[in-house]
Amino acid sequence: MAGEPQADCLFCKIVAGEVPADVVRETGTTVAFRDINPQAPTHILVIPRAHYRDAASLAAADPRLAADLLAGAGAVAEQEELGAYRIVLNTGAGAGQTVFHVHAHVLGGRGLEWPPG
Ligand code: DGP
Repeated sequence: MAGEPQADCLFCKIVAGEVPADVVRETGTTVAFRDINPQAPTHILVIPRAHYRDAASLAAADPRLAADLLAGAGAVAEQEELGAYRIVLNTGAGAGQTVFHVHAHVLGGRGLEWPPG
């Protein structure tokens, strides 16, 4: 069912505490933790506790939770004192999505070029 934990999902396991993560912020609906393979001096992933495969699925099913995810990304950027930063929501394997539990990358602490690769 939409939003239910998936047994084979890495990020559901992080939410459940079954896989360790360097958690920097938690709310009732979201968890933020440092990316294991950082692409910037600060690289944090913000995820909803509930399982949705990507941003569009989340927004269609639960717009309030989608707003929580974006607010969580902003709160983490403020907590980390990033000033300027980028929020990335890779969607689909062709765009670089490798974990199919929606996650907002929060990247900062260096200059960020445009357009992204
Ligand atoms: P994406 O490629 O957009 O699906 O991003 C997935 C990110 O997840 C990628 O930047 C690396 C990160 N990642 C993968 N496995 C783990 C893990 O076990 N722990 C943490 N903290 N991050 C992970």
